[in-house]
Amino acid sequence: MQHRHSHPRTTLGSAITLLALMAFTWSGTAQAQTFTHGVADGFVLPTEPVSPSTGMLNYIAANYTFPGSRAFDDTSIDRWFATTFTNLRRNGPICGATLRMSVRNLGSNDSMGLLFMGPAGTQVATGFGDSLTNLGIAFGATGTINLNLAALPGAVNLIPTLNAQGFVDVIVQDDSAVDFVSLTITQCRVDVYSKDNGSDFGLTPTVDPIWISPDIRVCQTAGCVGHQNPEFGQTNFVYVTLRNNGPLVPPGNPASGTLLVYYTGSGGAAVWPTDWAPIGTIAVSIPAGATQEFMVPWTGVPAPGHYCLLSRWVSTQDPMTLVEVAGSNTLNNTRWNNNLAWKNINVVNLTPFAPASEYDFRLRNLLRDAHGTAALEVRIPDRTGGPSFLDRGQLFLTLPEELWARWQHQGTGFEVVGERQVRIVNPNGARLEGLILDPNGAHHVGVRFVAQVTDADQGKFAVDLVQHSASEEKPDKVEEAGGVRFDITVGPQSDTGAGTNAKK
Ligand SMILES: [Ca+2]
Ligand SMILES: [Ca+2]
Ligand SMILES: [Ca+2]
Repeated sequence: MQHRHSHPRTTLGSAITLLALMAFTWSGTAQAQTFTHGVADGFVLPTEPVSPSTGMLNYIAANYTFPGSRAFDDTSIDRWFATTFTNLRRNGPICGATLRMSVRNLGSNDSMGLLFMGPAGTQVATGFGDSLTNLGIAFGATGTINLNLAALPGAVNLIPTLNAQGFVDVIVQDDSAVDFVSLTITQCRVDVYSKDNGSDFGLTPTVDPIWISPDIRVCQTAGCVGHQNPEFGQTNFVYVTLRNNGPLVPPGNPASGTLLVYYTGSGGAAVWPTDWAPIGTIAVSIPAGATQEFMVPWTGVPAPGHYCLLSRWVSTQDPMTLVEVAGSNTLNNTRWNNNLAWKNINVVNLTPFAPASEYDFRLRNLLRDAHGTAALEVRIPDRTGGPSFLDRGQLFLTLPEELWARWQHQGTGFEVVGERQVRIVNPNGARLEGLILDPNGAHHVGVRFVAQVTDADQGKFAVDLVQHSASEEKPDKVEEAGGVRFDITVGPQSDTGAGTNAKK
């Protein structure tokens, strides 16, 4: 049996070559690293060993008559072949991958697959499979299959899954022989990100809260300072900051891609892509290392009201590191992708002429087929000893009929003041527990801020409303699922800067 790295000088030589390659490629040319299992020797014996994962061995044992994998160059019948390429993200995110495999097709119905097998022998993500014949190797023939994992037959792109999983299994069934398999991984050349919150510098997962991105803001007039509520009946302007200096790739290359911006109703959790409506899309180029703000006009604010915004940077140079599957939880996607940012901030101005302001908060069940139990939290963020808004004014929450009828008034920090209505009484926050959400349901809670305002009495406050509930990703765990920050100014008139008129 032959081992590629049996000789110390060979190993050292490979390491030096690799270092030279890395140093060269970060300067801007395409970089790639090739991993080869088996030896390209035209099926010459002795055989070479395969490296199947425990998961692949468990999978074969559970699904085929004969457990284990054949070795490279083994031309006997009735054995599956499996080998696993691991630790593929060792040099950072993956932007390209190609596979070369030399096979001898010795079974009329034989096929190959690229799988993502968990340790127990069940698939953790969708892979790819096709017959050897379809891939150009006729029954009885020997040949080399070349596959681009970004553009497999059937328009399958496995690059996001490679990034998410960091490994791939190669399988061939069940009478065919394999000479060698080579996997060439091309690293990404740029990492662009937007901040989820002030402590986000591009690494994932980011910490709560995820939904107050400082890198998204809205202007009613182009070029405004700060963040304003969108105004119905006119064009608004969404500004998104993209940072071409993320931590996944050494900065040094210009980036190009697409910036996409979406809105949904004001509230807590949101389901991708169902809840999100497009605002606009622009093509973007960002110089190496640059941080730049880009503007997307919002021409169709659908109705007066308040909205949450989502920005997505989409680029083949810098793919998503978590696949955004249909029905997934926006908070989870945003936490694990530095290409995504989420902004739920409402500006509230309470004045002598408008001492009350009302909002809608959507409690969204992230479970498609089951009731969910949610908590609605009133949180006082960033409090450094100053008064809470709840020392200064009042906050009322009004539940919709269907939630009120099923609610047992569990929780802390509130009192029931009327049919379907509670008032928050604890200045440090409150929590309504045991809210039963319909399967796939969206329930609209009324939010009302009230303050007595005199000319002499001004102040700035923040109040967060946060939904806690289970998700399809974690159906047995109640955790933060989304929220809205209310930036409240109590004063005789609209504040300058981030302020906007309280027209509600
Ligand atoms: Ca071989
Ligand atoms: Ca990125
Ligand atoms: Ca993010």
